[in-house]
Amino acid sequence: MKNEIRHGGLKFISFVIIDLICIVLSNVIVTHIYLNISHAKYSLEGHLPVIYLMVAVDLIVTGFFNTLARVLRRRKRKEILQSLKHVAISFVILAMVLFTTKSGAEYSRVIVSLAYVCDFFLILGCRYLWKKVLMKIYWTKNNNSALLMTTDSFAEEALEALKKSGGDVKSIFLLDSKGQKAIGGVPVAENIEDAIAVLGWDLAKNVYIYGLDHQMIPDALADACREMKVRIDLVDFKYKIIDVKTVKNDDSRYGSLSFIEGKRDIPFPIRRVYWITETEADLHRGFHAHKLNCQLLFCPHGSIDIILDDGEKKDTVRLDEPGKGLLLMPGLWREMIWNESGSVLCVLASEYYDPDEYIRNYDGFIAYNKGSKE
Ligand code: T46
Repeated sequence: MKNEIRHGGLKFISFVIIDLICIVLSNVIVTHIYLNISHAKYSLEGHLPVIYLMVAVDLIVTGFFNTLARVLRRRKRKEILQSLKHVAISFVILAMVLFTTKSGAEYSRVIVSLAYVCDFFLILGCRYLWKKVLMKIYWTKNNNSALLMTTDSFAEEALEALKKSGGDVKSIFLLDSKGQKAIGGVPVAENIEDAIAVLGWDLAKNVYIYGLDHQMIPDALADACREMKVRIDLVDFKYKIIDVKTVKNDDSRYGSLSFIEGKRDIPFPIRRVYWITETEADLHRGFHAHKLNCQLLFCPHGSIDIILDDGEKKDTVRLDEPGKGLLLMPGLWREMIWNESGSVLCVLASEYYDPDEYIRNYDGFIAYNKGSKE
């Protein structure tokens, strides 16, 4: 199973069997309803060759058109499209035989057309349920299950660090993959789609990133995490002080210029920028944590202390120069204290503003952090 997930393209005989059962079942259901409504004359012998044909076409479509490729990895939208493709091709082949020749009784044409509509919903539901069953059998879901995102050179070190902190790494996604199949016994996702599928089927509850100072979480992965409410975390720290590039002019009258470049300096996509101004000294703000929002805080003017609490220990980081940035991952309780009036706090955030994404109650924060570690 693990290999099948890793290699993706394998077709599972169980899914083929399920598809065949579905096509026969669709026929039985539709025939039953059709006969009840129309009271038409029906002969099983007359219709049986059509059912054999449908089963044969189903097998041909699966084999030639690869409609079961990556069946375990596809997410819902992809599954709908692939099931639709499977049913549509099968129907077209059958229609060519039944509607352009004299083979098949009149009622067979009606039954076949309706059976494919029924088949679409049946295979969609059955594939979905069967995937859930397979996942239950082969994978133990737990809150520590993780997708590790890193680079080739950091992979082993990251894996070690994550395992040490209790992470159960289901798959590794390398930004600079050289086609490795596995690292330390953990399968490597072949591409971004595979990495997302590891999240999509609840194989991993968290995404951990490691050693990506100058690489960016791909937009598709960040979007999938947002959509599935999967938290992105750093393996070895919850926050990090980073240097903001600053250009100082030889002539001090010109001041200095600092800049942060999206996709180069911070690992997350920037969705929002906000700043806090016109402040008094000894102002205290914050008292909340974020569930998903990753941030970069900096203070271009003045001095602000950021007290960070991960539920176990507290740290204070002083932002008092434009060239200093504080990268914050979700799951950190923070309090900001203004040391000087007029100090400005600027924030680059990975998420749009969403009040539900905040945890504003400390006990709730402890419970949330505990829950995501258990
Ligand atoms: C954070 C620290 C560093 C909006 O309507 N849109 C926004 O994008 C934001 C950030 C806030 N608001 C509203 C929500 C509140 O009614 O502005 C008001 C003040 O927000 P809050 O009490 O959350 O402010 P702080 O200083 O406690 O926290 C802010 C950010 O909210 C937070 O994400 O990390 O700065």
